[in-house]
Amino acid sequence: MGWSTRRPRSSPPRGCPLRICSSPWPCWPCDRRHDGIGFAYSKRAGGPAQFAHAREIADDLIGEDPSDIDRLRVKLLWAGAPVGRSGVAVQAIAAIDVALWDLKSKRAGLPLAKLIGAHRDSIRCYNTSGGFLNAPLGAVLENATRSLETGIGGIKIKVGHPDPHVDLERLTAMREHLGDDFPLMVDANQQWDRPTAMRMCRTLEQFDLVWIEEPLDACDYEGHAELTRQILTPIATGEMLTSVAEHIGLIENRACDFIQPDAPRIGGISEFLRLSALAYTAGLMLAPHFSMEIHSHLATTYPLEPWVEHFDWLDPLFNEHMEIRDGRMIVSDRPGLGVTPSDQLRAWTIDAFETGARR
Ligand code: SMN
Ligand code: MG
Repeated sequence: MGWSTRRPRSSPPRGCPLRICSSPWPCWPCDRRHDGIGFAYSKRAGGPAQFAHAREIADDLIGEDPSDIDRLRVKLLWAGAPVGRSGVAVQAIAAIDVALWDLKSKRAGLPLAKLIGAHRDSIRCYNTSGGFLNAPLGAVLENATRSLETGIGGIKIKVGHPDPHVDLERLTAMREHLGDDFPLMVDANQQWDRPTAMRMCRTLEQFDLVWIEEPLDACDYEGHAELTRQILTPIATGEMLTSVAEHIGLIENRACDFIQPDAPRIGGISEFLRLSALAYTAGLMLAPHFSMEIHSHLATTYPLEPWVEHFDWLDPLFNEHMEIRDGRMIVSDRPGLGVTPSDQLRAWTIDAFETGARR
């Protein structure tokens, strides 16, 4: 989703983001053009629905001041009110919300992290993309070695195999491969029922894991809360939730130690920041899911040392790539998110629309 601003020449100058005068908009003498880039995604069905909804509501942005991000988010929410305040309805808005934050940062000449206010300029990062259950153990160990060579700070592998002995065999091999002290996480992706989850989480205590992710159904707040109370290993969950309201259920039930929101999934950066404040107030640790191009910025704004997930699936879409050093992901110091669309993104584009008149 791209958004550009160019004030019509007929408008009287109201100042300039370069602080030459007081306007919040680039005035006609500057005639500076800024483009904001944003995105939402679905790893399964849902992408075309997000696109269709965004196309349907985008005209509500025409003539608006792009600085008023949360007012515009609410306006777009009302435009689609009958289809709800979660899932596709908010994910379509997320792409626009992210683009508006990218734009605002660029107009201020700041990286997004700095526009919001950062506690750090790098974040602990771990890799997920090499540890899938459908990959043979040898390949998973090789992937981990390659991640270590990039300077990654943690490794996450999938568990939840139908045969729990397979999980234990793979985890034992990975813990041996990494050594006792290297950060290791596991992700069950909601595969266990409550008795299995309790038994497996107790068995996994021996591996000194950073967290056990999604041991239960994403919406089983009570089950996650019981594990959080009973198990020493921190419990992490949240990626599958599609609104701030659903995450509040996690927080109110004290259903995790690490909360894992996904900005494109819950409605964008505005919603993520709202949730982040609630999570911090509740004393939770933060480990945002996926979308490292956005979450590398947002994680820097969290007061408690967070984790960010290195997942290279979106890498081909952008000309810039995340820098990892000494176990940490370096936050881009380029204005905005710090990414530009690649030729590959354009080649993979299957539909597009423009709204409003480009001036
Ligand atoms: C995950 C889920 C689906 C595809 C890729 C990765 C995983 C994660 O839950 O934590 O990233
Ligand atoms: Mg996960």
